[in-house]
Amino acid sequence: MNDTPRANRLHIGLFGRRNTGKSSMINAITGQETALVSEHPGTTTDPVYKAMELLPIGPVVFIDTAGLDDIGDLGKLRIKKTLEVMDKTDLALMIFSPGNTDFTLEQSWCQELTARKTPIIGVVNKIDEEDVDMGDIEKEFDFPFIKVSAKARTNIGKLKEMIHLNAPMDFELSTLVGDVINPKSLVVLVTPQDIQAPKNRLILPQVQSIRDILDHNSLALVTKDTELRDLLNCL
Ligand SMILES: Nc1nc2c(ncn2[C@@H]2O[C@H](COP(=O)(O)OP(=O)(O)O)[C@@H](O)[C@H]2O)c(=O)[nH]1
Ligand SMILES: [Mg+2]
Repeated sequence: MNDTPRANRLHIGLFGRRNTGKSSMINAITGQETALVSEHPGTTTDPVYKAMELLPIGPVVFIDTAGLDDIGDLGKLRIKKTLEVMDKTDLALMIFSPGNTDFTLEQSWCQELTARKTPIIGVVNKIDEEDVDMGDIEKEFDFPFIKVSAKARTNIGKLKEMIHLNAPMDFELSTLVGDVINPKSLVVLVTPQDIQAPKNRLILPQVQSIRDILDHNSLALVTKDTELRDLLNCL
């Protein structure tokens, strides 16, 4: 999976104050306990990159950031790193928690993202603790919102759908081979299954290439290098 070029992966950045549940959100979406979750604010220091397959989008990278409200010298460094993450982000999740009523900080971070033309989804987390009237928050921002609970896994499926719907168009259009083949043409894929190939399976870029050929209404023939001559003789 890590062979997939960076440009082909949708980079999803999570932003918000400390302790809103950014790391927990990544764990809830990926179904894994990879991001560091702590009840002590400020646990996440360096941005953490987590690559995964998110169906139906395909390969994505989640970027877990430190809270943007960090204070002190170390806090400044974290904020600088978080702004660097914004440069790499294709789609931003802005995380809020229910007690949050002053949106000044969030407004300024959203300005940073909007300046980069990055689409944003607002996520109000921890609704298991306190249900929220979304009207108050929705009128402050001009992007779509969803309320979830990372802990109780409420609305996580809907959040994934929203990520899919709000992903920038060029990711939908990104193609591995479709732009160089014609419909109904025959494409021969040569995939050496050498010692480096994983046992019993094809690697993701190979699978994606086959899918891309099918999506472009072309024909895929797959062979190892050692049988290429036999295949060509069959044509
Ligand atoms: N009740 C509740 N607590 C949550 C939820 N999501 C995260 N937390 C808790 O909030 C605290 C901070 O979570 P964390 O993911 O580390 O926040 P981060 O600083 O934004 O990354 C932890 O104690 C989590 O267990 C949730 O949906 N509901
Ligand atoms: Mg965190």
